[in-house]
Amino acid sequence: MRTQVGIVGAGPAGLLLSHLLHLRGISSVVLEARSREYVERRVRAGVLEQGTVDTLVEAGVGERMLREGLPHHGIELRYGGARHRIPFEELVPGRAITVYGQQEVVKDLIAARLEAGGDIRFEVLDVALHDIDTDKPYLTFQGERLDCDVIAGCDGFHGVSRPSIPRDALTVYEREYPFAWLGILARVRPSTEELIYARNDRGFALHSMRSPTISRFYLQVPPDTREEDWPDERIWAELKARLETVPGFTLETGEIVEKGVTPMRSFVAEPMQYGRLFLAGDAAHIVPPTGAKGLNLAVADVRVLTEALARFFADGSADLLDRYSEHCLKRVWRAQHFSWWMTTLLHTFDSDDAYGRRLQLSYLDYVTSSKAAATTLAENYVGMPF
Ligand code: RFL
Ligand code: PHB
Repeated sequence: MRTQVGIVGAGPAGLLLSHLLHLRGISSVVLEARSREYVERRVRAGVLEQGTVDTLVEAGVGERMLREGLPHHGIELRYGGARHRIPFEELVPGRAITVYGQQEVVKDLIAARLEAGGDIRFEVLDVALHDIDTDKPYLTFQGERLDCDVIAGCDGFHGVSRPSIPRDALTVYEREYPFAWLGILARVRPSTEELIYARNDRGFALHSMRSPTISRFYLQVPPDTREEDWPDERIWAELKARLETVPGFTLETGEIVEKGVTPMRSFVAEPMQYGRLFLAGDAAHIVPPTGAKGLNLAVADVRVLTEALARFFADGSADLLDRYSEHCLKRVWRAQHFSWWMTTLLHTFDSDDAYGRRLQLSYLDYVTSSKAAATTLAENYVGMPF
């Protein structure tokens, strides 16, 4: 078998890359370890930046998102017994976010690829990369061989692509946090119109949503937390304790349909290229979800990679490919800082650290009272222009 671009991983990065390449007349094959049902059900991100929305619409896969997604023009920061709105329409006119589940994006992309005759292989468990430092790289899986011009490693943080690069060819930058997030999906009308990021001495809480009837929540929890430690009653009691802190706000409760614990990590591997292997999305970098940047960064990488590959296949020129990593890393590091900053601002760290707590509250007061500081948050949150 032969294709121009062999893509490992059918997450948002791999699927969008395959679709964008198809629109440029470039062939690809996507190899995915999990089943189609599994990747379409995996509940993860929910916030799409303006540029992500624009990218999906321009690529012709935004129809359902425009119909069912929820445009938001602000977020709320809740702390110290008060609510504070960050108004995007005033601070970053014309830019907003759209709340639309990552698995919906994945479903839309899979449908578009299959409709166009695209080749996605699911449940391929033994993908291996070969000769990536030559101009004839290839992939093997289940006794088959796929020859390619280029390989795109879109297989997430735990994939095989990044470990295929010799250790001494990568520099890794990393930070771990002393907590995790417990994510909850519940069949209940959201108790808020906009997302609420709540700082509380009991720990951070986030109230998000998926639709007018489905709410999404996150609770800061210790890193070793097991889902069994959190029966539904405990979850609702804790969400109430952390969110019902302002006058007139009551949290509606309902059936919990999903829970999961997510570790919090910041991670960047540089460069995002080795020979003919290009890493995109979580395969190259991870952010803590507080800034809602992971999926959006994956989309940004893939946009850059598509342009570079289109040039390469048009006239053999590798100049854009050679600059791919440098180009992406500028945005990656901005998002790294923003995600670390939002995380540091809103989570409870060492309860003995009274000084650190006062610093957090001081910065929150600054962000919610100074237009300059609020604009910094808003422009990063809705996403810097491409
Ligand atoms: P993915 O989505 O992890 O997809 C990688 C795919 O590769 C497959 N794979 C393999 N396939 C073949 N062979 C192998 N050896 C393979 N190993 C792995 C996997 O099965 C998978 O299908 O990476 P991608 O495409 O780079 O996309 C990245 C995003 O998924 C991720 O950044 C976001 O979900 C992060 N994230 C958020 N991002 C946002 O922009 N906004 C948010 O609001 C947001 N919230 C979140 C999040 C991530 C979360 N979790 C669970 C990590 C909230 C949470 C709770
Ligand atoms: C989500 O809705 O899943 C979500 C929203 C905002 C975040 C992270 C996750 O910062």
